[in-house]
Amino acid sequence: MNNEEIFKVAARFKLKGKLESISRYGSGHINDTFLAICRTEESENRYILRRINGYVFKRPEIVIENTRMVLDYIKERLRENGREELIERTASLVESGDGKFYIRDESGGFWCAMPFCKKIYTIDFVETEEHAYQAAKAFGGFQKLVIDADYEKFKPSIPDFHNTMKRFERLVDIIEKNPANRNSSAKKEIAFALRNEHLPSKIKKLLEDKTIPLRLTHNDTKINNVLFDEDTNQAVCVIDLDTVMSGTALFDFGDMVRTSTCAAAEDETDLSIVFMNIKIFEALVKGYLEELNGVLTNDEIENLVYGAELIIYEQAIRFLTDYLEGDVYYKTDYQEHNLDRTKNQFALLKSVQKQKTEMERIVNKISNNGE
Ligand code: GN1
Ligand code: MG
Repeated sequence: MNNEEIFKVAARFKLKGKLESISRYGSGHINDTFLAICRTEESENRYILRRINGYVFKRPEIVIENTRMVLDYIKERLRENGREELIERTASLVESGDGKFYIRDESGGFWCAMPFCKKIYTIDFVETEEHAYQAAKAFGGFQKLVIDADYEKFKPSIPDFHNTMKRFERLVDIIEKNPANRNSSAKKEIAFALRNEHLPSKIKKLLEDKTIPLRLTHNDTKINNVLFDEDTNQAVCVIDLDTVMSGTALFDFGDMVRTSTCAAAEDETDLSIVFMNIKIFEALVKGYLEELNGVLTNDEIENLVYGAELIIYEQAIRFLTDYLEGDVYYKTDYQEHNLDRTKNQFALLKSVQKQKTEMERIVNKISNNGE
């Protein structure tokens, strides 16, 4: 899609001012994101424009509806809690006319727009414990705000998104079919994935016997989904609400650990630098439990570290499945990209498994002291 066509799309939203420029933004693997800058005589107004991936989100209108519902819900709670000052910093969707918050372009592409404040930034890697603490407070704060929300009102924007057992079964099926003829280049990874079936089995059981409750959760708590304030370096809010739907606290905590505690990128091939940093982990637990101690159940807290193992494993088998299928889901830059990501995530998983006892000790200590 060329710039002129994107300009046409942007013009159909109720943006303030004259549209001056549009450029690509961010590092997501799924949707296309653009920064649009508009100007009036008094102000410059920035917006994030997103084209939602129609392969991944079969019903993109559900993404918009869920985003709208959760934002309304959050604003209502903030008002009730006397935190009006935070409302204006909470994301919102821009109208496109007819009371709608999305548009379809000429080729069927599905778009939405959100205002974007100037003085914020995102990070792809955590460098300081303070960043980790802040990010975890933001995701923990989000969870606390929606703790009583009725998750059943939210349709799944991707059915079985964190159903790790289903993802495992799908991997087994793809291995059997070998559609891209790639099994032989991923022998070790396939063997490791199959050896760890106990990870998806455990969550299946925890959910079936209701040890772990379903809640409304974010489900994509990557570190780059937190907005930080340029002046104070404090976390302002969390973004990318595409997968807000029913889930468990284990998934959200787990994905935070996956994306915050490792200083290397998801596709780093030098595996000697792919490991879980325990200091960063401790900062995450502090921030998260500062918001959620006494809110989450003991069973949830006791299983947080397992949540990290589970989500890293799940991410690895998602990459592996996509590799074996011939790269149909994630954007890739080269043929082995998804395989490299798989190796990377398995290395991270092994690092977590090695440090599990210490991680559990930290969760225990912080949840008991309420520090
Ligand atoms: C995708 O939105 P984005 O590109 O940051 C994916 C997440 C994965 C992540 C891996 C809808 O996130 O679930 O964890 O890539 N989102 C979807 O980096 O599949
Ligand atoms: Mg996303």
